[in-house]
Amino acid sequence: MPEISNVGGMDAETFAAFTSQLERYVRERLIPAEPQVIADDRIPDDILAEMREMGLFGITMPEQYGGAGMNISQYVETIRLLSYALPAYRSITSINIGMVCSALMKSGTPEQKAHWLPRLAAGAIASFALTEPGSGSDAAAMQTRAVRDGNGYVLTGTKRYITNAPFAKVALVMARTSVEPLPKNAHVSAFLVPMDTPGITVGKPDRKMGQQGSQIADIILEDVKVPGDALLGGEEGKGFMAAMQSLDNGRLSVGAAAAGYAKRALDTALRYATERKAFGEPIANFQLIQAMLADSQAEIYASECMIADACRLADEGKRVSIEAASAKMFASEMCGRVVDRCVQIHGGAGYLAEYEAERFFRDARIYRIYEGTTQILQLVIAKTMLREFAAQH
Ligand code: COS
Repeated sequence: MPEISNVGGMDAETFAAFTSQLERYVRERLIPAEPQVIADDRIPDDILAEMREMGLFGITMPEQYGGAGMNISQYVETIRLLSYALPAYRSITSINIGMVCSALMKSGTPEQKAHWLPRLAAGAIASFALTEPGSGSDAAAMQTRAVRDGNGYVLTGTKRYITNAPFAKVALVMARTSVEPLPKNAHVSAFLVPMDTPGITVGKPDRKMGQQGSQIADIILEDVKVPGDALLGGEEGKGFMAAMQSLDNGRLSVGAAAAGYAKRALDTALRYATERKAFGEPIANFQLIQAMLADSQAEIYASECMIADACRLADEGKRVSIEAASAKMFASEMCGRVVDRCVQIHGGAGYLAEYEAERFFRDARIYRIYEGTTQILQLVIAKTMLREFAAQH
């Protein structure tokens, strides 16, 4: 495992104590509860209460706001360890500690930070509302409107596939403050909207291929009146930048989720290979099985190193769009290969719902899609490369 930077974060000893507590909690509590979470398609309230108690919703919020003050390296490492268990456990916390905390810390006014960060740290669940029925990868083409109304705004539109929408207390909603598209996507602004504001309805949770226990749904906004101080940073036109900065952060988190889950799949495959016998001996003795195990191990290690390096740069205050996109792209594609090998090593059993390999395979598929598809990440990486090349020649 690469070393985790503690620059600007928790002291290394406290972090080490936290991670060993978390690893134990994952092993002894979260993994045994997985069948129940899958059956109910939600995390039971007692586990949510424990996760709040452990401070898992507030790890990135500064201590003055009731959080644990982790830096990006430590928060992303926490996500990696948590993601050894069912992805739903990461989903429920990650929007708070990744996307919304990052947007508030980078762009929020002092009053917005003072109001929202303690609530998020205490476990009020947040959503990040960017995607719409007609705009996913093409995020800036959103149709949701925010029209000035006295001192405030009226929001109208539909946000789609919004993680945690059925449980959320607050959503960071990106909306157009100008009908016409503006340079650098300055027609987009971001709003902190309490989910009990009149005019908001949440659709029925969508049925998905995997990731049971994590719920996504539409957020429908019909003439939703918000005060002027709901505008993130108090300034129009900064919403796209805030969303993209949060996505850099979120992409590190998805990369870590993919790396953590790949490790779970590999450990499961390793155990199965030593137990299952064919031709009179454990299949782990066969070199073609060993090749699949070894490739998986090497690729997981590579993704852990990429993620740790990108996090270290982010903690030094650098813009990490390329590194975050690269780490997320590599880790999610790698996780897809590892869960596929896990099924292959299980043979026929890998196709059965009775074994975990089948579920790993379904759960992992979304990592290559959300918070930037592999194809969008290729564009993000190439665009910056080409721009830097042009500037040098
Ligand atoms: N950090 C800071 N500022 C950023 C930024 C970042 N990571 N990304 C963009 N900006 C700001 C900059 O000001 C940028 O202008 P410069 O590049 O000249 O500095 C401006 O925003 C416009 O950015 P860009 O030119 O990249 O906008 P595009 O419309 O070309 O963006 C992509 C296109 C496809 C890259 C973007 O829409 C995207 O990432 N889409 C995927 C969205 C996504 O991940 N959705 C999943 C939702 S969460 S489940």
